[in-house]
Amino acid sequence: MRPLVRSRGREGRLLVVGVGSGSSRTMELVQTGSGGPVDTLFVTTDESDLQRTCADVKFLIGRRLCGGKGAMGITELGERSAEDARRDLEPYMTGYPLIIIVSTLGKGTGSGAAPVLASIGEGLGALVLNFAIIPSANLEPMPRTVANHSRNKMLKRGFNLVTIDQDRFMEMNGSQPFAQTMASLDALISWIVISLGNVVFGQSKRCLTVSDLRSVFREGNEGTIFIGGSFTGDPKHAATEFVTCGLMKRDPRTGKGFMLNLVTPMGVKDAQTKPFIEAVMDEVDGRNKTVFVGSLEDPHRKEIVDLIGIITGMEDGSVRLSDITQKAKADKGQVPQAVHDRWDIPMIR
Ligand SMILES: Nc1nc2c(ncn2[C@@H]2O[C@H](COP(=O)(O)OP(=O)(O)OP(=O)(O)O)[C@@H](O)[C@H]2O)c(=O)[nH]1
Ligand SMILES: [Mg+2]
Repeated sequence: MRPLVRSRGREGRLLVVGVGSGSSRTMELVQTGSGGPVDTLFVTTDESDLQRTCADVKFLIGRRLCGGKGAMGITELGERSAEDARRDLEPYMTGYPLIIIVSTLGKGTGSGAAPVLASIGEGLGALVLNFAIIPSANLEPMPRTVANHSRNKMLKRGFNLVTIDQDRFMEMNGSQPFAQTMASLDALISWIVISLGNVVFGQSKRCLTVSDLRSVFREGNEGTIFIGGSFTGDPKHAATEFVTCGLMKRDPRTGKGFMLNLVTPMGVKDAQTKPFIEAVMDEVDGRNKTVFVGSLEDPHRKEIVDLIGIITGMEDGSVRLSDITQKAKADKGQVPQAVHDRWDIPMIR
């Protein structure tokens, strides 16, 4: 018997969908760390993923095709499995204005099923943002090629992508064992997703709307995440870090759409946050972009302001990252040594 699915009340909530084995930890971190206006749905072809993930709804697809053993790296199997389950998945995705799909591209399930889930979400009228993680070129050359193929196909179909390059994250995060790198990346992504849920649907100090996000992605259907942070009195440091810490090698100054979310301690005055916004706008050439700014107060933090951004429509090809780093050197005397130890996990409480 099919479970009773209620879609009422979803209009004020974010749905986070995890697709494939590699998204299971992010799912778990979102599920346990949120407590806010966020629902989770985990979709996989591999029965063994179900035990190690926690989500509001866990969905095994493609039992007939994959026998519960995963899509074995075959994208078509992942795709067919999701297509077969389309009707069954729909009720769980109905009624949400915003859906974030987190997938690790490169093998069968993530690469094959994520576009199907995106099309289901869009068909139901939601704004769908696809957080797509691209595997490392050095460590997984084949999956990376497959992942880039899926990513290009999704872009051609007009889906909104927030592309996350594992290699770029490794550069930012420093040399750590691979498993630790993935754990840190998953922690970072889950924190960003939860913050986005809170700034749009939660008790934010300055709210962002779904329509703001839509406008940002109208400027370009691929974007990436930028992050930076510093003590409340040092906005310049946060801005310099922000502009150099993008999760894809692109020059943020060439972007066209820009969503910025500030995460601050409680009670921080507008006079204190304004210099952060101004410093970032200066660094990323914000005057030439469609910009939306939101902010959240985090009761558990003291003194640190974090900046989370999504920049879309950046120019492909010539990566002028070295220019940016040069500029950072000139400004600060050195490239900022990331405050990123904080991202080593419990970013999520
Ligand atoms: N961020 C992150 N990435 C992971 C993790 N585990 C695997 N990956 C990456 O995800 C890519 C795809 O692997 P999986 O997610 O296991 O593949 P799948 O989507 O389940 O596909 P099939 O196993 O073929 O069904 C790999 O190439 C890894 O780079 C993880 O825990 N975190
Ligand atoms: Mg798998």
